[in-house]
Amino acid sequence: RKPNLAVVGATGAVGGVLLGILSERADIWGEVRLIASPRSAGRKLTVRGAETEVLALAEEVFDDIDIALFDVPDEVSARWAPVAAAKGVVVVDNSAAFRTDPDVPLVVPEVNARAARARPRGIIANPNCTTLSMIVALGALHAEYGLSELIVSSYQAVSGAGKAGVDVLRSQLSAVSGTELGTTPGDVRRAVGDDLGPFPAPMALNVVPWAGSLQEDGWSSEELKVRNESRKILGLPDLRVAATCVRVPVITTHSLTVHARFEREVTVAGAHEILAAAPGVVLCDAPEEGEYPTPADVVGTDPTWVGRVRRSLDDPLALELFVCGDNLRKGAALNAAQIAELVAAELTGH
Ligand code: 11C
Repeated sequence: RKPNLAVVGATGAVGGVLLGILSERADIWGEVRLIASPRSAGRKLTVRGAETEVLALAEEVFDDIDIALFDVPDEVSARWAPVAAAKGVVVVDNSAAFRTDPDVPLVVPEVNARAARARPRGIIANPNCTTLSMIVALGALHAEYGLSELIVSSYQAVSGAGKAGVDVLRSQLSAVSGTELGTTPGDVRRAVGDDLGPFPAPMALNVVPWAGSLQEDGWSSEELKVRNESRKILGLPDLRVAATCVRVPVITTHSLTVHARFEREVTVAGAHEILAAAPGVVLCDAPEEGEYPTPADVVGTDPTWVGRVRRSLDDPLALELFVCGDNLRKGAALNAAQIAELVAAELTGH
């Protein structure tokens, strides 16, 4: 029989994209059951062309389910993923609750698909969208050259902070549109008012060097996630990683500049060849013709887009890259759906 799938957190920003992805990809599922908080229960959402009622999260909604995709806050996953797993459901969890648990694999199918098979807790973790927006390209380069160090800066879209992030940017953009704002200290801040949504500073006409929560020694949680998750996915526990995470006024699609240092000498031609052949990667690198990826062109697409590939002028072992990926698709919903498909193939012996 076809496996049954549950989507927990069906009404959120990632949930909405996931329902679209399930409707577009090969339909390998028996039932697709939609689950959310009691507040959203009873709503009807369309998946695979059928109106489907959203059920309230409870133990019994996992009856007869084979695989559950969770996209809910960390504390909700921490409580409910083990409940589903105890009923024999394989959970694919998009929160940070289990990503660093040594008994939970952290999976990107193009990079470490085999890791999904060893899941002693019945849970597989889906990485953070910033890590996911670069790791497919880096995994391909690592396989050839052996990665030794990463220095990255992110340019993160507001939808990484959910619907509230998108709403606040849109309303701030209307407040500044058609004005002369952005010319004196604090003028944008005064115009957008006190409601900054999930951000610590105005997002319109601005760049904010912060994502996530404050951790030790001035690092943000997002920067530590990029470090810990890259190490785990690539199987390089001692990889040197320095990340600076920055929020920019883009609705959807995270970008990163990457300085990647390898064990072996690199060439641009060699890197182009690897990236052009890598599954899930599109090489878009012809600056003489103005061709490089930008979020405005990448949004809504599945691959990781790579451009501006250069060999470091001072280091023959290092490459500089610019990478873009849709943070709601490959950065969240698509990668989770791909993991679920891997598990479904395993469960049905295909
Ligand atoms: C952001 N990457 O852009 C974050 C959101 O650990 O899955 C995702 C947080 C996470 O704000």
